[in-house]
Amino acid sequence: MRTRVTIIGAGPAGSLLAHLLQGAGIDCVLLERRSRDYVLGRIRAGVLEAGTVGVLRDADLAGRMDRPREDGGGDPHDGVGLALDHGRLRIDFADLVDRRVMLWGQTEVQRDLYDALEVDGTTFLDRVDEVDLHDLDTDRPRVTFLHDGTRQQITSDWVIGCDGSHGVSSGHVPDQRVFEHSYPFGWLGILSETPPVDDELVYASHERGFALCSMRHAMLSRYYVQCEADDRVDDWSDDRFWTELADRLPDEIAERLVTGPSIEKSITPLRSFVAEPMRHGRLLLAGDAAHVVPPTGAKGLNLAVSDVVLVAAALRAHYHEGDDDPVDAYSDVALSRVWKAVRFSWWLTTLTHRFPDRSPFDRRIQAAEFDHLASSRNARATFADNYTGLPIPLDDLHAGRPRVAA
Ligand code: RFL
Ligand code: PHB
Repeated sequence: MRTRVTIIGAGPAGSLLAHLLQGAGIDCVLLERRSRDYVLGRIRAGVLEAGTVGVLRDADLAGRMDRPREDGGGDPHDGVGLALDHGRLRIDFADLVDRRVMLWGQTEVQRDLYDALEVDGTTFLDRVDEVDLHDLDTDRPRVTFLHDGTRQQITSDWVIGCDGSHGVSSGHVPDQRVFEHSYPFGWLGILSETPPVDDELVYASHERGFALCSMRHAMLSRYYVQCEADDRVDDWSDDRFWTELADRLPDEIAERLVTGPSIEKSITPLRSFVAEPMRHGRLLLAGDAAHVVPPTGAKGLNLAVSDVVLVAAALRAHYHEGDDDPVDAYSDVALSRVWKAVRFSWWLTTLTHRFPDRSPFDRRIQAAEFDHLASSRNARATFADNYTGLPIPLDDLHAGRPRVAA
């Protein structure tokens, strides 16, 4: 097979990139290890930044999301709540930065993307195995893989590694520098067909640990509690989960909690990870293949989107204008945005979680941060600026460099 761009991994990063490239008249082939149904069944992120919403609209992917909420559409949120023990505050995004976020699950984004790929007529091979990358230092890189029991090869101009944190692409960047930070806890998440406890998300920091109230729609709630890093799902009965959640929420919220059977329950370890650079020769990395953040800032999916918007713009410049400066700038420009999301996710995790080796000093620092947010409009505006999403630095890409050297 021969194409211009081979994309490895058809999660949100890979499938959005394929759609953007097809829209720009750049042929690509998409390879995915899992089955389509498996990818569509994964329950993951729920919050879309303002910029991500704009990208989906511009790419004609927002039809279902923009339906009224009562008809199953996304739910625009003007703010979020924070709680520390029994104190509460609200960050009013609309007032502070005139932006909002959209509650629209990654599962829905993925479904719209797979439908669009079908309409685009993209060559999309799922259930591929033994994917390997070759000749990345040349301008004819190759990807080999097994599909339906047959060994195949694609030659292309570019290979884009969108294969997530357990993929193979990242390992093909020699002299890679890895920056890693792990947290001594995980998140236990459940989905339940119950009305959400509040109209907005609530991030709660409590002596017993962190809790988050989120939602998908009027009769589908998503809740998380901080758990031990080595806990197993079987350790957590539904009863234990609801009791723990209620204990960590301010009383006036806990009183409104409607409980019910969980329809999904999973544990996610928390870590921060960045692999630099995001390019080697004709290989570019995007999304979780290059960086992972703890879910606290709701940034993982949004970073995948901003990376591939940059990749698509760089490849458009390469093919349509014969300009390679944007491709050369890609890694530094993408990393300049990635690190700000890594910082915000780390900061919000540190502010809201219970650390096992935490001293009374650390708890006072958390209280002081919280108090600063409660009393300073500037502090809340900084929160809102980061949470609703920093701009996607397309201008920097075209200028050929990040605003601040990475
Ligand atoms: P993905 O979604 O992991 O997609 C990568 C795809 O590549 C495939 N793949 C391969 N394909 C071919 N050959 C190989 N050798 C391959 N190896 C892997 C995989 O099957 C997969 O389909 O990465 P992408 O596209 O970069 O998108 C990133 C987002 O999915 C991710 O950042 C977020 O979902 C992170 N995340 C969350 N983010 C949030 O903002 N809020 C959340 O609540 C939240 N919860 C989560 C999460 C990630 C989780 N993971 C990765 C286990 C919960 C979980 C459980
Ligand atoms: C979710 O709804 O799954 C969700 C929301 C906000 C987060 C993480 C996950 O920070």
